[in-house]
Amino acid sequence: MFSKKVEAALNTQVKLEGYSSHIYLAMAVWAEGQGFEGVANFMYKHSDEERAHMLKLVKFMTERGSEATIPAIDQPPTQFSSLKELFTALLEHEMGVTQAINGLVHLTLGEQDYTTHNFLQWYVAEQIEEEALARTILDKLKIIGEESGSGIYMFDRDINGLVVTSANVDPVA
Ligand code: OFO
Repeated sequence: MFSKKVEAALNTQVKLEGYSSHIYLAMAVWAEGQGFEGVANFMYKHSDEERAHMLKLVKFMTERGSEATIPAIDQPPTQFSSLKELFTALLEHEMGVTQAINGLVHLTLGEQDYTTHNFLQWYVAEQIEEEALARTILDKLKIIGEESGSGIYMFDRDINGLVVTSANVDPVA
C-alpha cells in the first residue's frame, strides 16, 4: 500500500502522462493539417508512448492494491505558428514532466517508499531520453532554418525514423 501522499502524487502523474498523450495528439493533428506527414507520424507515435507511460503507472498502482483515479484531461494547445514553436513547446513540456518526476522521486524517499522509488527510476531514465531527443530535433531545425523548403521537406521525411526509445523497456511491462 502507498501512503496517502504517494498515492495522491502518483494520481497526479497519471493525469500528467495522460495530458502528455493528449498534447502530442493535438500536435500530430496540427502537423498533419500543415502537410508535415513525418512530423505527424512522429507525434502520433509519441502520443501512444505517453499513453503507455500512463498505463504503466495505473498498473503499478493496481498491483500494489490501490486504484488509480482516471482523470479528466485538460484541453491542450491546438495551434502552433511554426515547427520551431511546436518542438520548443514539446521540450518545455518534457522539462516540466522531468520536474514532476523528480518531485515524485523525492517524495518517495521522504515517505520511505523504496518500492515506488525503484519503480520510478524507469521514468527518470525515460525523461533523459525524451529531453535529449527534443533538443536534437530543435538543433536540426536551427541548422536547416525554416525558410528552406527542401531542408524542411527532408526534415519531415527523416523525423519518421526518429522514435522515443522508452528507456529500452517495454512501457507496459
Ligand atoms: Fe511520459 O514522457 Fe514525455 O511526457
